[in-house]
Amino acid sequence: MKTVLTFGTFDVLHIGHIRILERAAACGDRLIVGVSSDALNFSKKGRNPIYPEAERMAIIAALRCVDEVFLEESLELKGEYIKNRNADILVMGNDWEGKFDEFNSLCEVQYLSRTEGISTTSLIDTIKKYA
Ligand code: C2G
Repeated sequence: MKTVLTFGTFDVLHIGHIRILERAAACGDRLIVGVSSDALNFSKKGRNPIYPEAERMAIIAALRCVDEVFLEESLELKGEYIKNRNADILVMGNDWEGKFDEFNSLCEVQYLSRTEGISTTSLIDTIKKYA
């Protein structure tokens, strides 16, 4: 039984999110997703996500390829999350390439390519134009 762990904000869910979650799930038998908290996003980006954390967690938990979700409260806790969840593989998008290699001592670390041409930021810009 191989457990895969991945992280993300997953705000305004789009096809890039679905593709990486499906590919992450295909790396093992069970997919656990750490959904970044609103506070963590605020500290990184200076704004809250469009969808609050409880809704982002509920949306990700409802996906067929996802087995479990939890709230990622700090970027510094990745090692703890990997150990607590007994993860065999950490999967991240290649926008994080190389950034999590230190966890190679705890589990396998894989970076998967992002989907080109779509992002939450560009979707928000498009929606604003229609508003
Ligand atoms: N993603 C993708 N293609 C896109 C957009 C996003 O494959 N066009 C992937 C990202 O690479 C990431 C996941 O979808 O693996 C979630 O993306 P974000 O919500 O932008 O997550 P982020 O804010 O980068 O995560 O510990 C990391 C934090 O949780 C932050």
